[in-house]
Amino acid sequence: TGKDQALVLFVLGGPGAGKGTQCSNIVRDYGFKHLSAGDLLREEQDRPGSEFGDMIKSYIKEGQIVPMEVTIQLLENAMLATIEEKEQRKFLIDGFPRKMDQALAFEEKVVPSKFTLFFDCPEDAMRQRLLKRGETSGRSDDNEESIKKRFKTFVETSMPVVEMFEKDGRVVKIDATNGPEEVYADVVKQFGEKGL
Ligand code: UP5
Ligand code: MG
Repeated sequence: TGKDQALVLFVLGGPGAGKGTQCSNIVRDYGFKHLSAGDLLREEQDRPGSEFGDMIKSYIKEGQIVPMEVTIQLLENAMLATIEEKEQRKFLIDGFPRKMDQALAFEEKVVPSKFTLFFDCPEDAMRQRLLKRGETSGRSDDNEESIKKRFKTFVETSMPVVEMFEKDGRVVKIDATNGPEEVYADVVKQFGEKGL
């Protein structure tokens, strides 16, 4: 199927750092397929007959990481479907891997990433963005209590993954504090330097 020829970028950053927002810009200008692990999990949660629905629901509300087998399978299925239907092989994997075991398993069993685009943003800014979005998003985890848990998981469980990739020189770090246009200008600049 040519899965091993896929170009994969991981897109990481804290909850509300702007991963999804920037992925939309990149899709528009660079022809990547955007796969958000969180979106795929929310779809699976709502799929009638899913055996994982209740489990996913409680993990998301608690800001915990769903067992990797589920997420990796959803991502791999979506990648294979995209390759088959559109012959498209450039993927932005958004919000994944956020735990060490996922990172190792995905790169070993699916495909290694080219690099990780890491959006760096202070917690205060992220909290404000999420609370504002929570007024209309309907997301079960856009509330004060879940946000606190998501931040804790990010710092304790997800940052070590970013640090591991950083050690092998595979992280492109973007300051995500400013407005979306400024942040994106930096993405474009860094993509240029990577030859994309
Ligand atoms: N906004 C965006 N950029 C802005 C900017 N520069 N200035 C001002 N405002 C900005 O943006 C969030 C909000 O901020 C929006 O309203 C936007 O307009 C505004 P968004 O682009 O959505 O940020 P993003 O980083 O994508 O935030 P998101 O809430 O999606 O981050 P999370 O990482 O928390 O959510 P995700 O969906 O990835 O994961 C949810 C849960 O799923 C996890 O907590 C976990 O329980 C589960 N999960 C797993 O278990 N395993 C996985 O592998 C992945 C997820
Ligand atoms: Mg998102």
